Amino acid sequence: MSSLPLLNEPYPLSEDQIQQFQTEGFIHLKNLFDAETISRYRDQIARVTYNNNPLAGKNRDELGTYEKAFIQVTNLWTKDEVVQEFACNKRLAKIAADLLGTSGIRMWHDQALFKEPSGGFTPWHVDQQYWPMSSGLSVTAWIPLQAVPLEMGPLCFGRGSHQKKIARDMDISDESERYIQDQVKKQNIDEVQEPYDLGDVSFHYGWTLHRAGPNTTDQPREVFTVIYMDSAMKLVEPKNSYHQADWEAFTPSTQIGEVMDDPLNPVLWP
Ligand SMILES: O=C(O)CCC(=O)C(=O)O
Repeated sequence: MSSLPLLNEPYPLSEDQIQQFQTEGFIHLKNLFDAETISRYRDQIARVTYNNNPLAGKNRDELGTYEKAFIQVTNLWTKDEVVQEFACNKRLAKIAADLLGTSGIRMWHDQALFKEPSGGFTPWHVDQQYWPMSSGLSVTAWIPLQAVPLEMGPLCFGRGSHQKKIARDMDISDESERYIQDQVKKQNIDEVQEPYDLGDVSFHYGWTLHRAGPNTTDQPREVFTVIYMDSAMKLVEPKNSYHQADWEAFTPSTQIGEVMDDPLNPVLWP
């Protein structure tokens, strides 16, 4: 199957949009992919996700808040060539470079986040506390594989929260939900939650506070994400067990102090 041209064509960003992302910590871009492109990859992403579902066979009632939030499968791009074509596309990687203001972009990892019908909320958290990175130049592209109305649990961002240093050592949990929600109110941080049309994609920094509501519909909320980092990102000494685990999982051959140039971290742009 040959890839669709749109996947690798640039999506021009204005200076205002780049400024907005850097000030607010996230941006929601419209019409980034057309329906044909999404439908071409959606079934394959779903197949790989369900085939690798870590929750298969588990009793939902025994799951914690985080596990109830979604089925999570990482590095699908290493498991399937068709998914790899989508995950490594140049359109998204160039946007990541433009938003971060870097000359090059690498893969950190991808993941599927499927919130099943009646799947629970995703607690407030920041992503980068899990990653042993030398700078804040990381960004996640959140790519819904269908429209996400409010009742399906779209992402909600804390505007400007990447600059506030809130809960940077707090696991995603009921406690992070309570603590961050309280800080969001006390510090007058705007909560921005919008529905996504098919083809919309949002980007958020690794240090931006975000959460998602529950999926109260009878359809799964199927989302694919790609997490990018500056191509010059170095591995720092692990500060917690998550850093150690992510070092082993996502950049195993890199030594502390080196640029993360493992085969799992290909340069995707330029
Ligand atoms: O999809 C969700 O509910 C949460 C996603 C998320 O936390 C992320 O992509 O960083």
